[in-house]
Parts: sequence; structure tokens; C-alpha cells
Amino acid sequence: MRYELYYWDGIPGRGEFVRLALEEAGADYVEVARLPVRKGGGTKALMHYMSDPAVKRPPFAPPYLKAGRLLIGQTANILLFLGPRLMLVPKNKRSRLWAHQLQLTIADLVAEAHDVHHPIASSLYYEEQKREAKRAAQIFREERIPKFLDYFERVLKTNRRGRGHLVGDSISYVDLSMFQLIGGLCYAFPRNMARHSRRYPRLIELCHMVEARPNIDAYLRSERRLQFNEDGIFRHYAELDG
Ligand SMILES: N[C@@H](CCC(=O)N[C@@H](CS)C(=O)NCC(=O)O)C(=O)O
Repeated sequence: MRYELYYWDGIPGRGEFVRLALEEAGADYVEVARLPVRKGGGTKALMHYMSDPAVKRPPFAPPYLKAGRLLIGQTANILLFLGPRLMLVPKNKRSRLWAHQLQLTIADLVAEAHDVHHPIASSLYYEEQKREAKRAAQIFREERIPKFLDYFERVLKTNRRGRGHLVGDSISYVDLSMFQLIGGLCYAFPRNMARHSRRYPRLIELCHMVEARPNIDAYLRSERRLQFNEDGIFRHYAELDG
């Protein structure tokens, strides 16, 4: 099956959590918004399933995935669907629920990371909410990052059977998403993350494990991989790094 991934062009964003799963599995997929318009791509194609009133069960926002006739929105929901198909989650129901629970927790932190630079409204520019962003960033750095990362570090520690993995005893989509999450936080808050890196040895080890996987390594070197930038979710503004 050829999957169609719909996400904004130019930013890794939430689309990256889905891309990493597709890339690790070597799945056949196209990024619709990155295709030329003459090949049915571009922003208009991206908007189609969200805005056409004839579409049943439309997604609210990208990313969304088209798999045959299925149209699936919400990052964690897409991964819930793809996990078993790409063999990126254990077979049993308990583990699948656990993986989904962790993915939703990752999504919470991703949303908070976004709200640091847009604490008042997504529709305003960062420059219009810089003062509030500075306040939000201090609390995010001092309270929220440690609370979430302590939790994920603990999950790694207690998963004794699968040393180095968040779920089960082999790579899952949650490991891949954690790699992206930690990478994003290190990009946005380099000083803060470097200062506390010794607190999260298992999470850092997990990131090295993920980036060394052959398919991920090839993907990271390819032009399909988009770099973090200041239009995305994880943005580096030195004044927010403390
Ligand atoms: N909870 C959704 C959030 C989706 C989302 O916020 N997408 C962003 C791009 S990363 C967007 O385009 N939002 C438009 C909006 O919220 O108006 C998910 O995890 O997929």
C-alpha cells in the first residue's frame, strides 16, 4: 500500500512523528504537500480533505494520513493505526494501549512546547507575545520539562525486559517519537538541556539507539528530512533558553 501523508511543507512539526515510523519501516509513502502542483500536490491538495464539505469524517488539522479509503487524523491516532501494520508496536492489547498512552503524553508535551512561543494565540506572531513567552518559557524549562522527562526516564528504567526501549523489548513508534521530542527540546533549549543531560541517561541512550538504526540513519541524511526551524513547533529563541 502507498500511504499518503498530508502535512505542511517546510517544517518537521507533528508530521515528523509519522514520517519516522514510515521511514523506519521502509514503507511506501508520498508527502502530498511536497509534490509539485501538476502532480496533485501543494497546499491546495493539503487543504482539500479539511475544507471540502463533501468529505465525510474530515481531519481538523494536519498531519493526517490516507491509507486506501481510510482518512485518519491526529498524530497519536495515526500511529495507533500504523503501529501494528508497520510492526512498530508489540502484538498484545495491553502493550498497544500503553504505547498509545505514552504517545498521548508525548503529544501533551509537544503542545506545551509550542505554547511556550505562542502563549497567547497561535494566530499572533511570536514578536507580538514575546513578553508572555519569556514567562511561559521559564516555567516550561524549570517545571514542565523536568516533570515530563523524569517520567519518561522512569518508564525506561522500569521496562526491565526491554532495556533501552519504552514499550516491549524492541523498537516501537514511541521510541521514534521520543527521539524527535528530545531532539526538538535540545534544538529549542540547548543550554537548558545540556545543563540537565546527566539527569536523563536512558533517554539520551535511546536517542543514540534510534539515530543508529540503518533506515533512520539514511533518512536523516536524505533531503526528505526537514531541519528544525523557527516556523515549526520547536523553535530556538535564545531569550527563551534562560
Ligand atoms: N492534536 C493534533 C494537533 C494538530 C495540529 O495542531 N496541527 C497543527 C500543525 S502541527 C495545525 O496545523 N494546526 C492548525 C490549527 O490548530 O488551527 C495532532 O496531534 O495531530
